[in-house]
Amino acid sequence: MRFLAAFVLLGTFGSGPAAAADCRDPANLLAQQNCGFDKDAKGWTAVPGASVSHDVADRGVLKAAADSQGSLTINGPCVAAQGKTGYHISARLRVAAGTVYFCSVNVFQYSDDRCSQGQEPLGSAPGPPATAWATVTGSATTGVARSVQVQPVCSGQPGFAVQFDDFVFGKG
Ligand SMILES: [Ca+2]
Repeated sequence: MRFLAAFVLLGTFGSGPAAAADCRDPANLLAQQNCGFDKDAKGWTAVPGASVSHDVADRGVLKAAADSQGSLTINGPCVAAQGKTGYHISARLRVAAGTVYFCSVNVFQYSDDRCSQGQEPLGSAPGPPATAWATVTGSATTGVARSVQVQPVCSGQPGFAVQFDDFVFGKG
């Protein structure tokens, strides 16, 4: 275990300052799209019934509350993407309140450049969230895509809330 811990630390510092908890790498297509929620929740909205807000916890996170059915869907920013290209997706999340069964950071691809036409699922970073921060990851290769939208979703018992931070979507 000691070896493993050292390896994880090396990986963290080898990728730049605070890389494991910092989404500002220019290779992250969400780096300029409020990926880290430093000041507000701008660019990230909840579907009707659910809600999102800025939470000053941990130097800024996105807090999201479920609708009355125990569902949560968040629409993230639309960013340009290339067709037939491999991408990775990751985010950190934790349970802030209540019982959450499952979360998934889904990504949809679109045939136009405004995330409005030809929607198709691209990939997801799924995981059952816990009260401690954990990172979910996933990867996918685009088809005929010119733009993508990140759409985090969760399900659980009505009244739950989750926190998200450090969304990453980039090539490779
Ligand atoms: Ca943050």
